[in-house]
Amino acid sequence: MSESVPRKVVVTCAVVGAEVTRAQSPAVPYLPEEIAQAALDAWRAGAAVVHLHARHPDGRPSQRPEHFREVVDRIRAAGCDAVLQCSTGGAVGMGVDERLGSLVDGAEMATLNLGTMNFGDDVFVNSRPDIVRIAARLRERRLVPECEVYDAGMLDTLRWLLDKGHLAAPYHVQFVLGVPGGMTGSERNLRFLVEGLPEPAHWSVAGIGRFELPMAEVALGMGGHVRVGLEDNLFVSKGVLAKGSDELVAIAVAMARKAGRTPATPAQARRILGIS
Ligand code: KMH
Ligand code: ZN
Repeated sequence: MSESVPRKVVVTCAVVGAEVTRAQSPAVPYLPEEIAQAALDAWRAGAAVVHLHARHPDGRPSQRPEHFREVVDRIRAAGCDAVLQCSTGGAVGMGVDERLGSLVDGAEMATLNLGTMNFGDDVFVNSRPDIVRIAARLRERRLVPECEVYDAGMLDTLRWLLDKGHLAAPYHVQFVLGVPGGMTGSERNLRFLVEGLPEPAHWSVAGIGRFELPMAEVALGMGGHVRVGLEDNLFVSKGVLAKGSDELVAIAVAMARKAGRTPATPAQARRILGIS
């Protein structure tokens, strides 16, 4: 392994997002107890960080504090020490106030989406004032931001946030590649983005759909961290549904070991990510 590739890899699992439905896969969790169970399974499979969304009982996306609180409380009550990261992205069409409902006690990280973009047939709105506002709330709540970067220009926004003092280390960068409307999942794109980071930073890749596992493999070889899970991808291989996010975590862990990397424990992930 080259000097620049750290041995430890932080595996994040996104157990449910706002878009995937149970009609697409019966493994998609909706209820707080189902989301918490998916998080526990992912943690046992080797995920150090769990990225969280919540749902209403009928499956609609929810940013309601009571839903997030129940998920977080259930995970902690089960003795799970994974780093918990709440989504402030929520779902397209939600306003910033609603999106900030996810920031409940017990979370240690939260996402910060770095720009407006086409998101499939929808528009995911993150104006610069929105981003500044969300960054300020994360700072107030002492949450480590995970900056979600879907396209190259968002790195310029990252630089601007740093220059203006809206953001400072510690922060983590997640390259989300393969959203229709953002950059596709390719090694060329990932290398370009990593080279464009405004300052040395730890980073991870979340490949969407069929890009998930190939992008994880590329990131592992480049010294990056990885995210997998049903939010991003429902399949273990073409046409074969994952039984749960934990199955995708197990695949990522096996890929990491093959690449000479060891999955970080949550305690090690906290050190890497600067979470105190
Ligand atoms: N559901 C997407 C529109 C995040 O978690 O911060 C946004 C998203 C990103 O999932
Ligand atoms: Zn998300």
